[in-house]
Amino acid sequence: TLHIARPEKGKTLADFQNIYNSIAEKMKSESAYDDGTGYGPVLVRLSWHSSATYDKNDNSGGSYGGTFRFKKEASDVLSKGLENATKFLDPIHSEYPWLSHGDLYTLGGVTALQELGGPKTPWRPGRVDTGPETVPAHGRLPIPEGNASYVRNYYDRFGFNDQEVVALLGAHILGKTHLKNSGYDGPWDDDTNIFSNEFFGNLLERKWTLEKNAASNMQYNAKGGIMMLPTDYALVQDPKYLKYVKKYADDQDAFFSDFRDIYVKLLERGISFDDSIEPLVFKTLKEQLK
Ligand code: CCH
Repeated sequence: TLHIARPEKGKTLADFQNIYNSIAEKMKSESAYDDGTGYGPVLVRLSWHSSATYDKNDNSGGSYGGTFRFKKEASDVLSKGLENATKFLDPIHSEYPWLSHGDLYTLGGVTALQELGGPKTPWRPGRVDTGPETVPAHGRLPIPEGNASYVRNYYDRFGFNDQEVVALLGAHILGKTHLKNSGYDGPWDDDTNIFSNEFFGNLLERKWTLEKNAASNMQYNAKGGIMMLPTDYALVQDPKYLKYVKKYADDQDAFFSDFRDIYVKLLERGISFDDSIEPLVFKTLKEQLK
């Protein structure tokens, strides 16, 4: 399947910055969500799941068709909790009905990432809504029980290498696991809504104990109530991954720059962008106050 980017006609950086601002303002006014974490993390997760169906072997899935809007896709048990993100974005779509859903879901993630202190992330428009027949069968999302070889094999479907996988999983500094959604319990850090390289610092510096949680799933716990999934912990169990965990724990700038690159790659997987489609760089709300 070829996915050719066709940006919304006649729209400029200013139009997309307006959408960015609407999302960012709504995040601010609804900051009480999830015991004060706010909507940022769940928006980043939605951008991930709406891209995570990608398969390089036939170029199917990915963010292009915006198919997470269909129950058929969103009902995957591994996506529980993401209805909060799509409900958050519904009124944004009503305000800007010309925007495709794939562009909405990916722009939501980019907005959240930047507003939570993450790297400036260039974003390109042009995803086009496709029909329910383009929803891939469930089974393309990762399971948290996996070890390092599971993780490596999983991300090979996207064509991502070890360095890219470690950088990308640094997103698990944001938000938390919820027993009622995934059967895992707790945040990855005390700060659930500040983007940083602390995921790697925590992996290396804390004392982790493998324990059974209230849903009978095994997770790694440390003092202060923070946790790691088995797939997160796999990054320190595998020497090839561990090398990059150490690098990113030591070098926040390297992490920010590598995370930005792999996150952009994830959101654009499978889409052909014409050279004339300029990457857009958005100002944060803070920067616009100056
Ligand atoms: Fe994740 N993630 N994720 N994840 N994820 C969960 C929550 C978040 C896995 C499992 C889970 C990525 C990769 C993986 C976020 C971003 C990314 C949860 C808890 C599980 C389970 C859901 C709940 O209970 O609400 C697994 C397995 C992988 C395999 O690699 C990638 C990649 C990204 C982004 C780039 C974010 C953010 C959250 C927090 C959501 C929230 O609601 O707080």
